[in-house]
Amino acid sequence: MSATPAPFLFDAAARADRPNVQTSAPLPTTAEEMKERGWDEVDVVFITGDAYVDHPSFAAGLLGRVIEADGFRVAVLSQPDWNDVVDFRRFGRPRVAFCVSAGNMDSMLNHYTANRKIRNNDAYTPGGKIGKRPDRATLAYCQRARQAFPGVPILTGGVEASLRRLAHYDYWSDKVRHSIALDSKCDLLVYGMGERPLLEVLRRLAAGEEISAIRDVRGTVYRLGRNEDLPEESAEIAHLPSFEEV
Ligand code: B12
Repeated sequence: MSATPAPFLFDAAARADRPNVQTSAPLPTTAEEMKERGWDEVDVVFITGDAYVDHPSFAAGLLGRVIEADGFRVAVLSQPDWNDVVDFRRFGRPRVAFCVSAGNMDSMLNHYTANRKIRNNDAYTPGGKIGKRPDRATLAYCQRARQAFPGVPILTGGVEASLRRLAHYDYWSDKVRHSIALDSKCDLLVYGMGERPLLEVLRRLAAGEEISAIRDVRGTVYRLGRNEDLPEESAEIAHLPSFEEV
């Protein structure tokens, strides 16, 4: 009889040195709530442009719970004030990473109609209030997170990052823009569904791997380092047109 492969999610062996911290309480959103759990620090701060709703329609709720079930201590920083670093330091220096999402929608689409008029409501903010996240939220959040704690790996994901991962036409500025991985200076961008790649990256970081060495996770995008070459084209690797060509 062949052995059953260990399930990828909720794999106790993969988190041998991380006790399970899962509870039914919402993930902490303030330093007080973090302390109530008896934590002095967290492993992951999940930053989102949406309200924190502990429901699978929201990435912070969904991915936060997946990460939590794997033994990571995770806090949610929902709709922080991006004009300052104060909110980004709320939980102290995260031990493993910052995870950044603009929210369920591209922040420009969230703010403006196709006629470039400011929308009068935001379906992902309490009371439908508009203006609780910046334009191009992924860029603003990454910049502040970096400023708050230089050296902490920053992972991005969600619709805004996923759809802007390559050089692309930007309707709002009527220009071709660089990949958001370049403009945000994030360490790794995860596109599409995040559960598997995110967990793999976090586990490897927690095991001591450098973020700059994590180059082989499917569904991720990174900037080439100064001394890195473009991988050779192969059956699995295709070279896309450069920014200049786009
Ligand atoms: C439900 C829904 C609504 C509901 C929201 C109600 C609610 N409270 O949930 C309602 C009907 C209100 C709505 C409204 C609108 N919506 Co809507 N909506 C959706 C829908 C169908 C599901 C959203 C959802 O539940 N997603 C689940 C979450 C978990 O998915 P996710 O954020 O993508 O997260 C995954 C990955 O992206 C990734 N990930 C996410 N964050 C991160 C972070 C990190 C670090 C990592 C590693 C990974 C990661 O992992 C997650 C899990 O796999 C989506 C389509 C879709 N399938 O996503 C459209 C969608 C978000 N809506 C869209 C649009 C355009 C709108 C409207 C503007 C429509 C309109 N013209 O009015 C309005 C918004 C108006 C406003 N003022 O805000 C677009 C946005 C397009 C874009 N480029 O941003 C989408 C994508 C549909 C589409 N394909 O066009 N919507």
